[in-house]
Amino acid sequence: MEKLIITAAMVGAETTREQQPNLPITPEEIAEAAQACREAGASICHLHVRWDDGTPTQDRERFRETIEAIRKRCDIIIQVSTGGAVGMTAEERLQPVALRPEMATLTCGTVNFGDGVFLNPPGDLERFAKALKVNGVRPEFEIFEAGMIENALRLWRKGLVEPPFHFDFVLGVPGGMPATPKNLLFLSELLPPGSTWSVAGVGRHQLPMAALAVVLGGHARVGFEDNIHYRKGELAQSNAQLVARVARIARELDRPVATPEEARRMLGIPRPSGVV
Ligand code: KMH
Ligand code: ZN
Repeated sequence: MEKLIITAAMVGAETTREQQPNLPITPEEIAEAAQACREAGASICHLHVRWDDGTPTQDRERFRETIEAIRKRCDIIIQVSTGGAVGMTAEERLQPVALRPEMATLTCGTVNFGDGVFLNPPGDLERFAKALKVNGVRPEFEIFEAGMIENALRLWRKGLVEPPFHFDFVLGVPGGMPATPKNLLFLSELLPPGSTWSVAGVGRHQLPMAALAVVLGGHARVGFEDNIHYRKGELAQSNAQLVARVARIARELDRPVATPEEARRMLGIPRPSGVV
């Protein structure tokens, strides 16, 4: 088995300070959290940014400021979100891609998302894939249900994305595919050979899904974007605390944790992040 890649999804667009008082919001807070997650074993940070009042934004300059702050502190792979928040336009969501980060997400279809709809029609998928390609940004396909894998492969057939592919199964979103071991196995078996995958279990599913990924040879995403608790009834102290637990479980199971440099090699990322 390859070493374990742990992705820290530290901010998201939905979690609030009221729900999780230790949510990082400003560029400096996010950079500090990224460094702590890196030290705890994360090799990728999945990045959303906020205005100082906590409002989610895809503003390019806010991303630039945050990425520069992270870069001053550590070598973690920066994966910008192109999902943003429900209701944002494709144009808004695509802004950080022009900064030419190492990775960006590419959600592969529309899904109900709590009370809203996370809209990703076919034309937008192609537009996002082209924007990533032009800027030399490696996609991570976000998969909320099984049909989305086929949508990703359609982009491949159209020459808009190139292998090796990395998928992230986001399981347990109200409206998406439930976070069950059967679903995780089923999804992982649909991928083309040579692909890598991670899983982001939402809420109480974060820990069991991460543990399953460790034993199945997948990779794990944890953090306040998807889950604010350490255990039932107990808020997590920090994103790094959640990362550290997965790293500990992996070491106990004899699965070493990848450094960012090792993760870059595994994911076919040719160069360190360049913010232009
Ligand atoms: N905030 C969600 C609506 C991504 O980052 O690419 C979308 C999301 C996915 O978080
Ligand atoms: Zn996200």
